[in-house]
Amino acid sequence: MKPFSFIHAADLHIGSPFKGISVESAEVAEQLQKSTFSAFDALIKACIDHQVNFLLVAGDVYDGADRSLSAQLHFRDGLKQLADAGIRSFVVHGNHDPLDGRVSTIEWPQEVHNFGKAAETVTVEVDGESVASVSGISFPKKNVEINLAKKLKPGPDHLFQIGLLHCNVGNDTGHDPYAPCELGELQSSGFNYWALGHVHTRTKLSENPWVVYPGNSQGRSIREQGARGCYLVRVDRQCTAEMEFVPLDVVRWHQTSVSILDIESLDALDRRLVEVAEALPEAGRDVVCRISIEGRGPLYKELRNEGAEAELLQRIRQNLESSDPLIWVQRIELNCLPQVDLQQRAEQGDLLAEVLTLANETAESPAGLQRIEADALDDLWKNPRAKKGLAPLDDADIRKILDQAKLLCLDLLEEEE
Ligand SMILES: [Mn+2]
Repeated sequence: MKPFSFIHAADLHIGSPFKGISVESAEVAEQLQKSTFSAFDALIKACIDHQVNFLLVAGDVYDGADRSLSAQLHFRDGLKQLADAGIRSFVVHGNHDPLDGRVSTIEWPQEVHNFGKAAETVTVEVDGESVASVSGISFPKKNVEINLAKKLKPGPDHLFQIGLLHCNVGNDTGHDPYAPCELGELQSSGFNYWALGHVHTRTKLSENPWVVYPGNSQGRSIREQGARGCYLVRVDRQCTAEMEFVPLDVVRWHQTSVSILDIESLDALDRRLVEVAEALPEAGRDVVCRISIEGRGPLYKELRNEGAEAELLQRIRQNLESSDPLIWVQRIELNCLPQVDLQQRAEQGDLLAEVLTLANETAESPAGLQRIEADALDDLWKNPRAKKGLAPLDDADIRKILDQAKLLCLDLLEEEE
């Protein structure tokens, strides 16, 4: 069999609105709104640069069922570019862009195969020789509860058999359980390569046969940090596949931290924050980040002042205003502690020590935690309006509240001395 190569991408989410960020900075909002389009352009460029034989897109091409026309045209134009370069494309749709959503009547090049709601198998040729088969099926609607993998049958044995599908493998992916299936059944189904979409973090679930999620092409929130892209797959004469990750994202999300240990002034903290942020961009990519301020140090007290967090954020945004690539600090989180060791302080035998001891005991006993939920939060739970908007608290949440209360008592009681 002739060697060949393809790129496997998924979850492009072209046209993601990035709601919530636009309020704060029009420039950042614009960068983000362009990012899913730019990442797709990078995908097309990668296909052409690596001279692959075909492209696989495993669903969630668009972000919403109401796919914007501009997103659809942009996608079509990219695939047209591939068609002009002799590269075929195979596309299935997932829960974000099911077939019953808005589908505009636009013309597709012959080299593009859009799989419908019935399973199909297409043979791929390289220089007149059949090398691979692609079997695929699209989501007819958003909430697909049935197992779509079962509907796909591999092509002829002598070809490299690919299953193209948007689905949720196993139960603990942290994603919606659409088109559920089990890893075992995919492994025993006779396919050489399952080109999957849905899970946004790239994962190779299995190697022989391959069961692969390439992840999304562009991170869209702080939950989707680090490099995002696609897999370049080269298949040799023996039908052995080799994988290479190709990053495509243009804006990268990061979570990082700064310790206040040994930082004596707010100026020095400002400088440290800028240094840390400026170290984030990788290969010229724009950055959106959150910075957590941690550790024990003399600045703790000043940082506890009301509004300190917002002021810090404002200053670092100003300091990074002209950075190129763009660095946008989305949030600063204060997780630092006072210089006093609370455990030792609880042994000093005064009122504060008593309060701290009581808080520690409460945090350690199930009955104590229940008491906080029942007594202290009772009014809140009884308020019908508040109740609607509140999620129930677990033990970790209550301990966090207790920790905050301890720090507040420390501030107030130490000051009085
Ligand atoms: Mn998705």
